[in-house]
Amino acid sequence: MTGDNFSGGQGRDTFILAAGEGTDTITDFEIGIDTLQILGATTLADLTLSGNAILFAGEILAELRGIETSSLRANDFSFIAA
Ligand SMILES: [Ca+2]
Repeated sequence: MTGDNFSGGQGRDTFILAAGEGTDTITDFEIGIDTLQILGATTLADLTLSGNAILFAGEILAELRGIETSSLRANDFSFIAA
């Protein structure tokens, strides 16, 4: 999964993640610029962040290549409740 604006991931991208969709590998997440949008979750507390993986509902939603999830902040996420 890379930025979806046809510019090689430059600029502000939203990566949409949901349980039941397998594990996505995000290769070019930019902290403070891009957003991880989690479907079905309501707060950051619903997620488990471990190493470079984002887990929700017992599933690995995504792995961020080259980024430790401990570097992420609440404003790197947005949530859409199911
Ligand atoms: Ca980007």
